[in-house]
Amino acid sequence: MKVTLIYPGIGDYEDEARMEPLSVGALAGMTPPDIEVVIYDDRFEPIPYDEPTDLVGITVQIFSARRAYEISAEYRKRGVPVIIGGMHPTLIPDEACQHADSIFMSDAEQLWPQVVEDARNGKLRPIYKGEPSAPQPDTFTRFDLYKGKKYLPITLLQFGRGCRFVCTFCATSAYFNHGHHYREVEHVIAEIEKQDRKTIFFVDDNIVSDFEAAKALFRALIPLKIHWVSQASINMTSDRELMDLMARSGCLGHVVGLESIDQGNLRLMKKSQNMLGGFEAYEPQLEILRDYGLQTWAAFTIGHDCDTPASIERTLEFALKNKFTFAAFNLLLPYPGTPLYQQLQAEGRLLFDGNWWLHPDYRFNHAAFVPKHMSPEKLTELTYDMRRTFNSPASIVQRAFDFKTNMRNPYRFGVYAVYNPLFRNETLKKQGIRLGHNQ
Ligand code: B12
Ligand code: SF4
Repeated sequence: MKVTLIYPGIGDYEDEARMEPLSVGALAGMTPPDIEVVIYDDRFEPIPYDEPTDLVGITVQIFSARRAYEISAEYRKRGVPVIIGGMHPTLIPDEACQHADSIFMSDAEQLWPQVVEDARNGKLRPIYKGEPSAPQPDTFTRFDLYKGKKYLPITLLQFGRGCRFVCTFCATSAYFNHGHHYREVEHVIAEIEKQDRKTIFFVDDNIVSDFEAAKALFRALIPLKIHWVSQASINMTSDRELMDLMARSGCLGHVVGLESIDQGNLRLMKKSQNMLGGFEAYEPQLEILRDYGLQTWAAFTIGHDCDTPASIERTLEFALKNKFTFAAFNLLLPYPGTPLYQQLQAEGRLLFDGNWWLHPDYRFNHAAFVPKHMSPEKLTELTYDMRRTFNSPASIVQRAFDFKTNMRNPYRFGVYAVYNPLFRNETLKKQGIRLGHNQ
């Protein structure tokens, strides 16, 4: 039997700074060993629809939903059974089940071998309901399947999934119902030793969701002498032992969800862990990150109800002044299944009939709801301007001059200098593309 796993792209453009797709590599690792598995990454390689296969599995995230459904339709036309899973089908199963023979909700660790067995017997069920799980408790990612595909030289793996916080816009919080599930430290270490890179991206939603669990991991990482990055909430700075172990274990920095510099916005989005005094409080916390030499990828969500054109400008100034290594100015988007989606729906503020991710007129990084203090078009324009200014060549040069972070040593400067132009290109290129290929 042969299983084909597919990671869809967002639209009709080639992703050049691509990372290994962990969902399909992890699923391949959970597949019984007598089954042949191939993976295709639609972000850059053609999908060979006519290649014989017995089951197709597709990961679906919100931005790739339109494309994923197109791919599914092609296989189903050829009589090949398709199962789709991931964040989006879990949060909106009624939509997903119209586009595949079977949908898989939640994490696949417990039930994926059963799915394969049912497919082998021609008895695929229409819905499988897994449960939030610790990542790959007894299997490893099939790193061999990524070989030859020219991914960035960084290995993705997970220590934990989910996050204990309740930010109202967050799909992860909805998917895991505020739970956090983590893997045995020994198993993580064994997986690191199984692959040959020295740079790791822990794609945890929040690697410091549980401080004590994180400390146990960091202690075990110290002897490995690796470099690693992850995603972490800013409240990590309140625990010096945590910060110390983090730095000693080779942490280069994190994606940190600052979201907003406005207390009103933070309150609305229930980002309690960031509300230790708002704008003024970020400064000492960011200074602690700098003291430990961490290079921060600051993530903002733009378009909350207290945002105005003036506050958006202040946010950009704040990001430039802090010389963040990278920054993401994500336009706030209503993901189904989140409290934010429900609120905007109740207030009649959703655009594109409430399902922007499938709407033929929706464009990537455009507003999908009516903001409080400006038009949707203005919000789209201002958010794009933030990205353009922050990633401009002049800004890249100016931000380099932080001797605690970006110029701490030649290695740190190398990371800064190589990845900034790469992310600049990717960010600007994706703006405004259509979702999916067929119009
Ligand atoms: C790593 C990551 C990235 C990396 C991508 C790495 C890569 N490979 O290219 C980077 C930083 C580049 C990135 C980019 C983006 N990301 Co991202 N990302 C993540 C993150 C943190 C982890 C994903 C991951 O690898 N998980 C590990 C795997 C093993 O878990 P998994 O995918 O959930 O799969 C499990 C189950 O869902 C299930 N499953 C999954 N697929 C399938 C398929 C089948 C057939 C079956 C049976 C089961 C199954 O089984 C797996 C094992 O249990 C998630 C958060 C999250 N918790 O998912 C956000 C997340 C997926 N990203 C998100 C977004 C919005 C984006 C961006 C659009 C951001 C932006 N505005 O640019 C971009 C575009 C991505 C794209 N498609 O091009 C959102 C998606 C929201 C949604 N509702 O779908 C998430 C959920 C973050 C969030 N909190 O909102 N991302
Ligand atoms: S801290 Fe991050 S991962 Fe956790 S709920 Fe908030 S946005 Fe989601």
